[in-house]
Amino acid sequence: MKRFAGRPDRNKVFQKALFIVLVFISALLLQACGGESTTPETGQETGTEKELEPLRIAVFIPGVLAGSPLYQMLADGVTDAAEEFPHVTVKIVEGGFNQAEWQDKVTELASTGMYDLIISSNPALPDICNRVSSSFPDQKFLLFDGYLEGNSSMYTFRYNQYEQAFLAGHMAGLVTGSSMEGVNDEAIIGLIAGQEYPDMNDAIRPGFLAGARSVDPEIKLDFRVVGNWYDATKASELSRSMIQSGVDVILPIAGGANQGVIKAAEEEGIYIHWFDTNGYRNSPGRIIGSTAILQEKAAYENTLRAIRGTLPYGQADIVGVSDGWIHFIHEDSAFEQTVPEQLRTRQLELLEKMEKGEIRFPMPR
Ligand code: RBF
Repeated sequence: MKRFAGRPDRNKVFQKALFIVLVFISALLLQACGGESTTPETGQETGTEKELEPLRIAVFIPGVLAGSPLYQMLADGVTDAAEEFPHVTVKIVEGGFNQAEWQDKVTELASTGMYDLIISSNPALPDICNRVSSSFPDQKFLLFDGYLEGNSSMYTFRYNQYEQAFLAGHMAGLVTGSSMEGVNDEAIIGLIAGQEYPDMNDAIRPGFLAGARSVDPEIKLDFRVVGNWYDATKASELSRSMIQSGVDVILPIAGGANQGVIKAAEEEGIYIHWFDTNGYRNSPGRIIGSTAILQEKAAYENTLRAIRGTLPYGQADIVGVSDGWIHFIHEDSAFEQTVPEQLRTRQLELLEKMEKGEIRFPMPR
């Protein structure tokens, strides 16, 4: 049979098609097997997405978020760090004000085995988590505002609150000895605490008084306790009683109850020193200073370390003014408007010396 010139043989056409299909399938297979190369150290994909093992974090709030800036900063810092990684999830759990329940609640979180890491912030938490850790040794903990060394499942990051309170006390001492409107002749300053606890009695209270006495050794401290971290009415009553006995500057460290101190100070025309965050906007004209703890940054950076596997479990760090974790906020126009320049200058001189490490205080343990 004569073949038409230029007309390909049917067999050859079939062979050619088969060849093309095979080449196509091999290319697909190659891409599926080798196309997704992942750098093992970093987990970064160079080809298509690779799923990393999920990492689940629980943030335990020992109290409630509202009214306690240290807790809000904790939650914000952890959440911000986790949002940078698609495989990391965060659950925030409020433990409430009944401290007797905290250990059971942390135990419950650990016992589910659902969380690779439990994060919290409170001086009481290291001991509580240490007890939980003996039953659940694989459970990891990252704890701020507390101190415990030597548990290989736990890292703690504590702030030198003696230094923080010293700065506050110095400012309060300057104001109580000044001729600012509403300031009396008595050399008495006040501190209202939510409750008594070792950091309060050994660091904050003595640091506050020592700071004030570095201005005037005659200054006395009126110290009162609300008995919880929420009763604003009680805090207000305590404030009025203190004002009656000659107090004109109060440092409130009572969580949600601080609102009661603000109310009394506004009505009686006295002053407040704020702790932990920038409080100048809480009562314009009444707040003579704010010592800030950089807890949001600490929570963010240490959560990143935990996610990357570089958190030094077993270690306990204490940070203060000279390493930048505690600051007296003077860069706020409200500070300038409320406090006379002469007092601001003296406060800044102290701050500068503490920042340079020329004046430093150990955190009592
Ligand atoms: N500070 C708060 O602002 N809100 C709270 O609910 C709160 N609860 C605390 C509970 C306990 C058992 C302890 C020891 C401290 C608590 N603090 C609270 C104080 C907090 O840890 C820190 O000392 C202050 O915020 C001063 O930085």
